[in-house]
Amino acid sequence: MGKYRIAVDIGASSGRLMAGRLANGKLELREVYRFENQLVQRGGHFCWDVAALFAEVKQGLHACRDLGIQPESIGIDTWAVDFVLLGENDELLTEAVAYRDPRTDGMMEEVFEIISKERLYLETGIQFQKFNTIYQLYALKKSHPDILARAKTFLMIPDYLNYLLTGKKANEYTNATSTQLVNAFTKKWDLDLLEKLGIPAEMFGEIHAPKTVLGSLKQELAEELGFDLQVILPATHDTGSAVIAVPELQDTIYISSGTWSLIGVENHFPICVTKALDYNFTNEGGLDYRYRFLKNIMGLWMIQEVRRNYDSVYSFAQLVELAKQAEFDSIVNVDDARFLKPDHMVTAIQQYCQETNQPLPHTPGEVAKCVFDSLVVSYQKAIGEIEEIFEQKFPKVNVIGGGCQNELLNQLLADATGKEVVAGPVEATAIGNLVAQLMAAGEIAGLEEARTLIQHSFAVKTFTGTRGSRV
Ligand code: LFR
Repeated sequence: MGKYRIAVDIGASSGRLMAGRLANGKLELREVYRFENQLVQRGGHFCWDVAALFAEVKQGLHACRDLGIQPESIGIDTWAVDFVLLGENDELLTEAVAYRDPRTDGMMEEVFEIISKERLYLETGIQFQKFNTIYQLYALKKSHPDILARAKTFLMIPDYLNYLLTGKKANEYTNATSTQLVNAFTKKWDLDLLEKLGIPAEMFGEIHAPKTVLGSLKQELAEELGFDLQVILPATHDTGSAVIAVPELQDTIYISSGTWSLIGVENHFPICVTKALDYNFTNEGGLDYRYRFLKNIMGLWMIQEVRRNYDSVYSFAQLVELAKQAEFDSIVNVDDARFLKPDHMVTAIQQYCQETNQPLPHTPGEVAKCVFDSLVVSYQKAIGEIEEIFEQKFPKVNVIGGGCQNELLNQLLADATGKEVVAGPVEATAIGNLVAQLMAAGEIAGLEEARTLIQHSFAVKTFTGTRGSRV
């Protein structure tokens, strides 16, 4: 029986600590602690409450102790692109402003005046999203140049939480690539780009690859908890961890399904061809310098917001049931920028239908059906783009992450594409996080072994277009 290790996986709507270990040739997983996450308004911006998140991580470690679990190591992953800046005395100079905050409106266009879109893509391989760190930093430079001038350290959210755990400041590679400031080929901060944009290069530290052992807990923290452990860098970008856990990538397109739907394939090198730029595919850095060639689709955020608009009186499962019963066919472009952070999602969907001369959804079931059907249309389009770029058909789609439990969506996707849709593992992100720690500790030899282990440890469910679902 291996020792327990803890994966802390924090998403836009919730976070959890999962304990995992090797047992009888399988990876055993156990949820230890779960907590809510949400945007908070501070100083006129949507922000993340990082102090509260850290308190929850600590709370989760206390819960481990209460359960008699003494973990050997811990790894943290979260969403990407967001960051904090520290000053001379390591004090926080900024809030952790959230990527859905409108501060970056118009910034992408301004950056393109300094460096062309094509050049930026050739150097970084990263998709154009108005919330990328590069545009957030540019927005900060315009609104608060004084803060940027005083900044000594740039840390992304998991880097910052790791700093609070260990006192060590380190930038992790997979998340760093999401900034659009890392050169896709040298895998280092693009100093030339930083200089052109007037962003101080000194605040960026050396980039550390996943599987780096960062070190022990700060002494006072170890004393408070009653135990010490090693902090290890997993792929700290949640999508990076999730894709590690795709059991079999041969001829497979994956969809990491959560707040976002990340659809793509794994690669050994970045693809920065014109078509990839035109279709806005990204080449995010992964474990062992694999690349995730994927695109962001608006994802279950839309249904999370719809649910919130109905005062959360319906569970997600109920919304799925209502969608099944609804007879409604209007389709919205889920990737339209209006859906990124609308004041009211249901109204935004209705307005889109109105503008495009389609019937308006009125009931919760109609709205939910519209969201699911529209997501599938966007998935289908992205699959077509991937197949066009690769000049190859992919017979299988593997949906991983919490969203793969949405059987309606899986079935709709199988029906629409005629492909085999494999759902699972649900806990892909935590699994990917854990296997990186196990690799760092030498308990798993490498990625191939990890994927075989994952295949043996977690059941998946298959959906086909004609025959319906079978286990
Ligand atoms: C998913 C994710 C995506 C990233 C988005 C914003 O949770 O990490 O990969 O594009 O959030 O950070």
